[in-house]
Formats: sequence, C-alpha cells, structure tokens
Amino acid sequence: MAIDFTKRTESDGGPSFHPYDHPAAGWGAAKSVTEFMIAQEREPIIGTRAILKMNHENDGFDCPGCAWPDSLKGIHLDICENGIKHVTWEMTHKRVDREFFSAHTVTELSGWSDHDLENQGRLTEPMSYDPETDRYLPISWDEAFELVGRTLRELDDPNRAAFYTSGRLGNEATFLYQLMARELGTNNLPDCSNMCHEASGRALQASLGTGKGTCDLADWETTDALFIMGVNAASNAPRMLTALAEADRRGAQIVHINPLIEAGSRRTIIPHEFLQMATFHATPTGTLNLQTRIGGDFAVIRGIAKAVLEQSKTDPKALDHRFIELHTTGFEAYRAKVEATSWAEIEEQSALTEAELRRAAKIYREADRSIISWCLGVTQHEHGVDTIREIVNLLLLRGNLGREGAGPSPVRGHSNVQGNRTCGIDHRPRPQFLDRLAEVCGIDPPRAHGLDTVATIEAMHAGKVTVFVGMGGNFALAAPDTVYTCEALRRCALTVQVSTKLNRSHLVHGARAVILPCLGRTERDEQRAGLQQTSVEDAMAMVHLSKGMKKPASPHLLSEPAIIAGVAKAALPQTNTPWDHYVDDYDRIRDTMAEVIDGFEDFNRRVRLPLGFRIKQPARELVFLTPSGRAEFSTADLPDLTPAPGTLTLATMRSHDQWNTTIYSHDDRYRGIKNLRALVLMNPDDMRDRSLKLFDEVDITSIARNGTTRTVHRYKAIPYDIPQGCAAGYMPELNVLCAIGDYSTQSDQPIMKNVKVTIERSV
Ligand SMILES: Nc1nc2c(c(=O)[nH]1)N[C@H]1C(S)=C(S)[C@@H](COP(=O)(O)OP(=O)(O)OC[C@H]3O[C@@H](n4cnc5c(=O)[nH]c(N)nc54)[C@H](O)[C@@H]3O)O[C@H]1N2
Ligand SMILES: Nc1nc2c(c(=O)[nH]1)N[C@H]1C(S)=C(S)[C@@H](COP(=O)(O)OP(=O)(O)OC[C@H]3O[C@@H](n4cnc5c(=O)[nH]c(N)nc54)[C@H](O)[C@@H]3O)O[C@H]1N2
Ligand SMILES: [Mo]
Repeated sequence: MAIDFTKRTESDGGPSFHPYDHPAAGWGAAKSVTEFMIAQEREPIIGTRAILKMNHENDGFDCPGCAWPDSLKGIHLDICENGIKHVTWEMTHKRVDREFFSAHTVTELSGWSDHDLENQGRLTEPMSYDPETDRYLPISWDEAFELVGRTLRELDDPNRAAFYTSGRLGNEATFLYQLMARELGTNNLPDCSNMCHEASGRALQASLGTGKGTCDLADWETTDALFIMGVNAASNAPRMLTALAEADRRGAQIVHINPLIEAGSRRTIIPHEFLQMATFHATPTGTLNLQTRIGGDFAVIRGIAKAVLEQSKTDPKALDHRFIELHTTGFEAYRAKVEATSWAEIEEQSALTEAELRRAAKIYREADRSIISWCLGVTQHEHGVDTIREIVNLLLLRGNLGREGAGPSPVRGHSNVQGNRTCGIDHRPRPQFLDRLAEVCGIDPPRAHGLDTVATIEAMHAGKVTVFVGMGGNFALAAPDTVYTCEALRRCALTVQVSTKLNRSHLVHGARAVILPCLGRTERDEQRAGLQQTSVEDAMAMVHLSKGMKKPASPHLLSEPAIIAGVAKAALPQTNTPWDHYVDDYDRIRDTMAEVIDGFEDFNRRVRLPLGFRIKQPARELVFLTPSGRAEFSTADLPDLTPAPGTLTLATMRSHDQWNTTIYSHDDRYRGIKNLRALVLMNPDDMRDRSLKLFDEVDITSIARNGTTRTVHRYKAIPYDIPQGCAAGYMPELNVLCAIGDYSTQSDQPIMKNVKVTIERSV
C-alpha cells in the first residue's frame, strides 16, 4: 500500500502552546513518568524495582536511553525521566503475537500511526511475510535462518547485501555481526552513526588522529568552562543536567550555543533527585545563551578564536604557546586565516554580534580548563566536519587537550553507538583492523570500502543491493527521504528486521520479509554456560557490562548473538568460525575480541572491574596518530549561509516525548507544546511576513540541491524564539523533506539540520 507520508494525522483533541518557564526535570517529569508507566500497564512500583537495577556498577543493565556515562560516584539512582520511559517501553506487558498478525493485514497496519504500531507491545516469535494473504505468518527459527541463509548464499556477489546496525547492539553481538558480514565478503555495514556523528569521527580523526572525544566524566566534574553546542540536554541526554548543575554549583561557566533556548540551558532539578522532589530547588545550568542561526556554529567558534587571537597581541597568556609549539602543526596558517576572516563576515554568518562573541571569548580565555561538547546541531550539516575541526582549533589555542578538565566531548546518541564503531561496524574499516581480524578469526575480509546509509539506500533503489538486514532500528523512518527510502526497501528481494517492537520498517518490506524478535537489554539472556552479560561503551569510552534481569517477553525470543549465529551458519556452510561455541558463552567472544580490537586486551577481566574500563585515547595522552604526528590545525573558509530570498533553513529534531522514531506522546513539554507533532516553529517576524498566526496551517516545501522539491501539507505554524530565517520541526516525520542526495560532501552524513524550505499558507 502506498502510504501518504506528506499528511499526518494527530491524536484527538486540539493542540496547545504555552511557552515553558519551569526548570528542566522536576514535578512535570515525575508526573509524566507515572502516567507513562500506567499506560504501559506497568505498576509504578514494579517499574521502580527495575529502574533501581539500571546503570548500576556492573550489576544491572545499562540504560538503553542514551550514551551518557554512568556516575563515577556510585549515585544510587543515576536515572532520568526519559531513561525510565525507555526501559518501561521495552518492559511493557503488551504483546504482538501470532493472533495479532493473523487479525491484521500488512495493508491495514500500514494505515496505523507509528505510535500505535510500536504501542502494541513486544514481538514474540519469528514471522515471515506471506504475499498471498498479505499477512505475517509464524515461521520457526530454523526455517527463518534457512530462508535468510539461502538468499545470502545464492547472491552472485556478497555486496548485494547490506547489514544495518542501530546503535544499541551490545559489543559482543556487534563483533559477531561484522564478522559474519566480512566472512560473507562485504563491508556494507551502514549504521545509524552515518546519520549521527559521522562528522565528529571524521573531524577528530583528521585533527587529532583519534575519532572520539577525549573527555570523561571526571573532566566534566573539574572543568572551569563548558561550551554546549546543538544539544537538547533536558530531553536527549538528561543526565547531562546533573553535570551542568554541579558545574554551576562549583562556579564553572556554561555557554549554550543553539538557535533555540532549550529548557536545559537555564535551570534544572537534578534528574536523579526528581523522585524526592520536595526537598529540592532548581539549579542554574547556563551562564550565557548564544542563539546562533542554524548552521552558524562555525562562525561562532571562529569569532571566539578571533577574539582570543586579538587578545594574545597584548596578553601572551591568552594562548598556550608552549602547547602549540610542542604538540601542534599549522598554527601560523590558522592564525592568518582567522585574521583574514572579518568580524562583519562572522556576525553575518553567525547571526550574533561581535560583542556577544567577545563575551563568550572572555569566558573561554579566563577559564584555565574548557570543554566543548556538541551533538546533532553541529554534525548534521554540510560543513559539520569543518565546524568540529574549528572547535578543535579553538581548544588547541589554549592547550585544552590532554589534561584534566579539558577537551572535545561529543555527546553520542544511541547507548552503544560508539561501541559499535569500536567493535567493527564501519563501512570504511582500517586495514590494521582487517589484518587482525584475518589473523585471529581465519577469514579473508574484503578490503574495498562498503556502503554507508545513504549509499545503501541508493544501491537498493538502483537494484544493486537486494538483501537488507536491519539489526535493530527503524530504517524506513530514520533514514532521509522517506518516500525514496521506502521505495528502495520495497525493491529488495529480502528484508530482515531484528527487532523488539513492531514498527514501520516491518510494513515497508521486500518481496520476502522476516521479522526476527530478540531479547531486550532488560531481559535475562540464558545460554548453555548460564546467564550472559554483554558489554557496551558509553560516549566517554568507558566499557562496562550490562546484565538483564527480567523474564523475557516471550519464551521464543533469541538473543542478538544467537540470531546472528543462526543466520551466519545458514549463510556460510563452510564456515570455520565456532558460532555455537561463541553463543554458549559470551566470554569466548570477548576472548577473541581481546585479540582483535585495540584497547580490549584482557577484556574479560577488565570489563568485570567495578566501573568497567576506559579505552585508551591516544590523543588524550598527547599521542597523535595523524600524518604529522601532531594535532593539526585546519584552515577552512567560513561557508556562506545566506538563504535565498523567500527561503528558510529548517532543522529536524526530536521532541521531549520521543525516542528517535519511537513516539511516546504528541507532547513536547519543555517547549510548551501539547498534542501536536505536525508543526513548524518559526520566528514571529517570518510568520508576520507570511500573514501567519499561531496554528495556521502551512505547506512546507524543501528545495534539494538538485532542484527537486518535496512537500508536507497542513503543518501548524508556531511563533517561537528562534532566529529569523530559521525554522524547526520534528524528525522522523520531516524526513519526507530531506532529499536523498543532500548529504555532506565532507562526511556523507545527511544534512538533517539544514533543509532549505519555503513555507506557505495551506490552501
Ligand atoms: N529521550 C531521548 N533521548 C535521546 C534520543 C531521543 O530521541 N530521545 N535520541 C538519541 C540519539 S540517537 C541522539 S543522536 C541524541 C540526539 O540529541 P540532540 O542532538 O539533542 O538531538 P535533536 O533533538 O536532533 O536536537 C538537536 C538540538 O540541536 C539544536 N540545533 C538545530 N540546529 C542547530 C544548529 O545549526 N546549531 C546548533 N548549535 N544547534 C542546532 C536544536 O535546537 C536542538 O536543541 O540523543 C539521544 N538521546
Ligand atoms: N530528519 C532526521 N532524521 C534522523 C535524525 C534527525 O535528527 N533528523 N537523527 C538520526 C539519528 S541521530 C539516528 S541515531 C537515527 C536512529 O535510527 P534507528 O536507530 O534506526 O531508529 P530507532 O528509532 O532508534 O529504532 C527503534 C526500533 O529499534 C528496535 N529496538 C529497540 N530496542 C532494541 C533492541 O534491544 N534490539 C533490537 N534488535 N532492536 C531494538 C525497536 O523495534 C524500535 O522500533 O535516526 C536518524 N534520523
Ligand atoms: Mo543518533
């Protein structure tokens, strides 16, 4: 069935909008959690018992809610509203069983909202699509493995298959998954990171020779100044609020750089304290808010760097000359580039005044130690890589690297997205990694680069990739250009989705399709050697164990390692990899990983230490694996962001009550919005220019680089405090507007925060 993604229906009842003026977290969070648990048919008390097991020093499961690291201080309840919702969503009592599938055709389900699909509960057994009846029918695990295995075996070229990873897969399953793909003969390993922090990896690798941030939580606890760019902390990394509030209490300065003034940038109730609300009051979480225009971050950082360099002419302490001399290269060229960038250009491109940028520069200069942190507001742009390299340039000027309390600190998204990359999910694997894999695992891995997310979609569309395996996630909705992506998936001979819940990607399928339901992270994973644990790596490179404690949602669920092994054995009849031996006891997978992956030496012992272990970051030790052996300044020109007349720049982002493609409700509490997702936030002057009032209906048309247009209809306009020329609305719905070809030429990452649009009253 052709689904019309351009029109969205809303839940019953009218929308409302009342600007939010309370601290982040607090009573609203507690109330929201209680209502949510009841809706998931969980008694708040049962939910609470599970929550007490979350993020516990190696005795509990890792919260799948985000990649923020666990407290180093053993805070008993290091949790937040959204983490609780995330876990409760997985632990629901509701089930999607064979009776459910026999009662509904796929065509009928295609007409359901995404919220309703996921809200049916947990998948319970393997299902296979039957075109005759247009229904999913039960299939045994063995038959399912044989179906997938046979299709993979019969491909004339292994590169006709693509293996997607959504970033919650544990490290052990990740390792087996990439091993299977490479043993088959392909590096087609697209992942959600291609849409998320690809730019961060590329930039940090080029500047510092380490593709990750260098900070850990101890640095956040000792820094003097925090620069927080393009992240909605209160909703998407709520435990960051604890770090921000503690920083404020300590007297550290906090600068937020964001077109929106988000709730977490003002004041908060510390998230893990919210259950004991009565005794707490709000703590400030911001010193300065810089409301740059969308994409203006490069100019903001250049402005701060310019002010610091100007100051250095009269105050030698403004720069760390010794650090620059000993550890960097390219400083003079960078200084010249910054001097050649005029304040007028910086003001124009950042939409901030020189005075505002000088205030931020003063904070940076006066701080002994600074951290710059960022998320999607910085990465999902054409010039994301240049912007992050400019962030590093600024840090290098004052030696903010390789010492406590200082450094670059990207906020990662999915709870194990960083671990996925570390453990081999990379369509551009390093030759050294492949060499070790070949030596230790006795396979002959392919050397040619594989396809990333966008390239996979294009290849499926062109009929070059015919088998799509989704290891978690919701590819149909998460990827750009929904209509094109759905068409690409439909052209496949086989689509395989390993999932916990029903979602759109099960309904937008290939000629043959299977749903393979797996254990969630909260659930007990019993294998032959007993109860298993898996490991994950957080955004600050700490690797620790996660142990599920709940009874599985169905006796027919398999763990992700078991599913991968089942497919691998069927697809690779000649394999020498001991798949069953690995699945019987994950310690054995870890022993092999210890031999293959840098930094995982003695894995089984170190991962069992109370807080796990930290993967060595060479750049943190001032060891730079760059061509020059030094940290490299970059010298890009500022991009020209001036929008064409009549157009606006649209950022697609998350509401408070969603987890990527999972929509919990139609409310966005911290932005004061209720019962509405088909909306666009606009500057009041831009609305006046179009004679629009609150909730007037508009059509939003995107103009792709190649000139093609895409439109969504009847979205409601909301006047909001956002710079002129900018607009914002929600993913995944607005992926309809993100053209497949509009990805960064620097990172291949879709530019989901920088969509050129026109907005007109609907007729
Ligand atoms: N509860 C919850 N937690 C999550 C997720 C979730 O969906 N729900 N998703 C997880 C994932 S996978 C990820 S990657 C992270 C995402 O975490 P975020 O990066 O916070 O995600 P977004 O909601 O896309 O919001 C981006 C922020 O960038 C700002 N922004 C937009 N354009 C620009 C710009 O040009 N410059 C700057 N400086 N800011 C800009 C927006 O105003 C918004 O505050 O969160 C993770 N955690
Ligand atoms: N326009 C726009 N699009 C975006 C973004 C944006 O900012 N703007 N952000 C992008 C980003 S940063 C990301 S990370 C992607 C997210 O893309 P994905 O990771 O592909 O999407 P999710 O919504 O996180 O996936 C949700 C599904 O995962 C499955 N799932 C949940 N838990 C488990 C588990 O334990 N195991 C398995 N196997 N499956 C599980 C459930 O079936 C659920 O329906 O979206 C990207 N898309
Ligand atoms: Mo993400």
